[in-house]
Amino acid sequence: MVDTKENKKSSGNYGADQIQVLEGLAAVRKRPGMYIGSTDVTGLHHLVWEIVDNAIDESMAGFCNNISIIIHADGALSVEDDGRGIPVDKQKQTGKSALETVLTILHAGGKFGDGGYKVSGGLHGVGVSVVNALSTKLVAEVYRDGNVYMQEYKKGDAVAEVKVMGKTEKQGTKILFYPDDGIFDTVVFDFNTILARLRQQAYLTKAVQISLLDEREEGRKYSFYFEGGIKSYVEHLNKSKENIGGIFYIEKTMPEGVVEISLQYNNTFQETIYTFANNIHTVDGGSHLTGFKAALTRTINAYARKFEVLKEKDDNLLADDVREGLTAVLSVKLADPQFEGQTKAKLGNAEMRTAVEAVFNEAFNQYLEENPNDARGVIGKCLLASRARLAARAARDTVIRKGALEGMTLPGKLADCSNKDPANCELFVVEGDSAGGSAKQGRNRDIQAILPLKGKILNVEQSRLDKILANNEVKSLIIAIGVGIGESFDIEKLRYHKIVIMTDADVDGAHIRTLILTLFYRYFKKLIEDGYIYIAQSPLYKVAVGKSLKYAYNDKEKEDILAGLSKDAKYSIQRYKGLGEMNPEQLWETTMDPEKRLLLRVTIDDAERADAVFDTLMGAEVLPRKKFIQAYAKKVKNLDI
Ligand code: 28G
Repeated sequence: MVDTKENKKSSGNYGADQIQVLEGLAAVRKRPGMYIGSTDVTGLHHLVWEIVDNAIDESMAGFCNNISIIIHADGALSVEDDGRGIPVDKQKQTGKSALETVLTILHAGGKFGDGGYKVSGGLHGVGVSVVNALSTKLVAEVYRDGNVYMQEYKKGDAVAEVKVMGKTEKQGTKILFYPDDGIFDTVVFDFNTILARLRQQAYLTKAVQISLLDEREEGRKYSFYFEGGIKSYVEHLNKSKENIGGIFYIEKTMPEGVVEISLQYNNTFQETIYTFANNIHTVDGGSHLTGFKAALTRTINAYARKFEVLKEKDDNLLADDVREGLTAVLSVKLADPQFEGQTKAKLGNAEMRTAVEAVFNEAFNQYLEENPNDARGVIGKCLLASRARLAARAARDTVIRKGALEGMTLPGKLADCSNKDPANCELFVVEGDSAGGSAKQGRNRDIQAILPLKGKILNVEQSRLDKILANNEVKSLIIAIGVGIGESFDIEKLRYHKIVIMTDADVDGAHIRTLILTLFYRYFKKLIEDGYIYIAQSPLYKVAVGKSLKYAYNDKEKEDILAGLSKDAKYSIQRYKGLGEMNPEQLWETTMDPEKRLLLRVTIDDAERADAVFDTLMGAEVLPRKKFIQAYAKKVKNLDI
């Protein structure tokens, strides 16, 4: 076998770790949560991220152009890349190949001596050996030096030596694994979750083709390839908007790491900034974001002064003014990322602030100088924002003074609960009056309140705060929740610790859910962050066998119920088209009873996705919306938000 330089370099590191290492994988199976966060569906997907991240690393290192992910019908998932292939030659010290070492030895932090920038941080980067340990079976294939090598593992242990299986022209690595159903609550991979993540990774990794095939369902196949990297991301985010100027893009390698920034303004009032460090979404921002914001305000003010758009007597534009209508993606890569905060989603490295600030200052200033038309548009927009800010504050103050919210009585259609401790109380936001009626009759009056909402509540996308407050459906919802809005927001006044969105399992229901989630995401983010927002799961089918009733929440459950019936059992199936078709007891039993129901807690990721879908559905331009609806009309039913 070929002895590569890299292997000689790395082989010395493992001998000393051997014993500790053997304990290592047993520890992973004993306390999986310590390594992958949890053993629920989120933990399950961490296995996928771990493997995909390794392929992305190989691509960031410049060796891999294609990554293909397959969700197999038998429960396995496989990832294949066309990189160099994990080395398979035996290492003197360990007596094991690099392949077996990587797959069976727990590497602290998952990083070992390759240099370069790695997708690692938070829960990621624990190493593929963790995936191996938590799989009933894993098969690794390496295509290297014209050969196909293969090794199989069970629960982290190699079943046999690395074998040569045959010849190949291919190069790369393929990992196929079956997550252990004795460890995970569920071993069913979610197509939409994986797709969303892959799309994001594809944007962040220039010129790599990432494809996803779901063999469980015919025709579920997607492929992403973005020539322009994060520039394509900005283009995508602004697709359905009316844009101001072109797309700015800079990539620069600094001593501190690589800084990549793209942005474009649009004529909405929203600010959308996505930040990443080593491809990890830093939801809570951090040093790179701070540097970017500082430089943005500075360059725009400097340019406006220089060309006397801002006169001597004028105040500087504020940071808020220069971010209205801004869509930006900021991606940094650094050798030793420090992730801070409770969720480890904030970049800590102080040196990144100055690096980003310096890169962006220079490049954006140059862009403004070289593109005077864009510059004029952007600055015009910022001046407008500044004026609108003052006007809006006045308008909002008036609305609030008029008592739009405060001191207002609870809405008439709210059927409140009697318990007065918010920690015990739940608010069901229900689509339509008829389902609202069933929910009111079926509920536990002590702790469950019902608020029926009519149809499409409001297009919040293009409205300012004062206008949103004026909408009756939104007003009822906000008053019922109790926390106020905007500057008067006060989480202490929250009236229910569970706010449950309960909509029909159809296109309209998905749309209304998107609307409500978007409203929360844009104006009550803290409610989502603190975990107060839920989505009710109502059954899709009722199967009646004689006198016994069974409910199925998806097609698979229905099939399972039918498969469990004796051969000649007489049964009937009802497919619920809406919540309104259930009587009060059924609604209680299947969807509302705290003892039996299944609630999905909404995460910021979910809401972000809803927000993006919402943009496309509701955005300023009619054409892309039409296209989206035509293209997805059939799929919208499955919208997983
Ligand atoms: C298919 C699923 C996920 C990967 C590589 C390529 C190399 C590698 C991976 O090396 C061991 C330790 C430090 C060098 C590196 C191949 C250098 C030369 C690689 C993946 C050896 C790990 N040739 N591709 N690991 N290093 N793809 N895809 O996991 O010294 S992992």
